[in-house]
Amino acid sequence: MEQCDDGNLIAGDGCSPTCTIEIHWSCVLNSAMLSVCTPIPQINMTITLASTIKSPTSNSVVFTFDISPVIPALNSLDFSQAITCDLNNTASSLDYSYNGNGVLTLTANYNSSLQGQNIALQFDPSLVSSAFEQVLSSNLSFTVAPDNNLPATVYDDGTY
Ligand SMILES: [Ca+2]
Repeated sequence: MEQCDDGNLIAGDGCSPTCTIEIHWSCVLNSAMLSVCTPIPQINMTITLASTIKSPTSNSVVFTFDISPVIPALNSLDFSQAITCDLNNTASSLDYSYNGNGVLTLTANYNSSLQGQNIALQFDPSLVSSAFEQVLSSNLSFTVAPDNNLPATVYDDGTY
């Protein structure tokens, strides 16, 4: 069954020569039963590291990220699904918290040193994409270096 029919065999106009809807397009039928296709707006979302704070009393570090633009759909996003981050290899737990206004915090409790690690993070918010907008993924790389001059190394119980 054809997904669309715009009466031509031209690609790149939303309806392919084989009558399938092209990626990032949506199509509706007009009164003449021809498909009218329009491009789906794409949102480039960026994530940047705002701060890195080492807890003075536990083996944990809090990363704060800024995400823009702010879209309401992020409030219901499961960031633990939307973000892949190689901290998973050394962190015993990763907890994401989004404030609803563009600020994401990641609390990493770790059991081996994070200090100086290069972190590659991929943010794939495709879970919030809809038929009306496509949210593109973004990448971020950074080196773990707490802003409060406490190294993100492991302290034993006796330290606290
Ligand atoms: Ca076409």
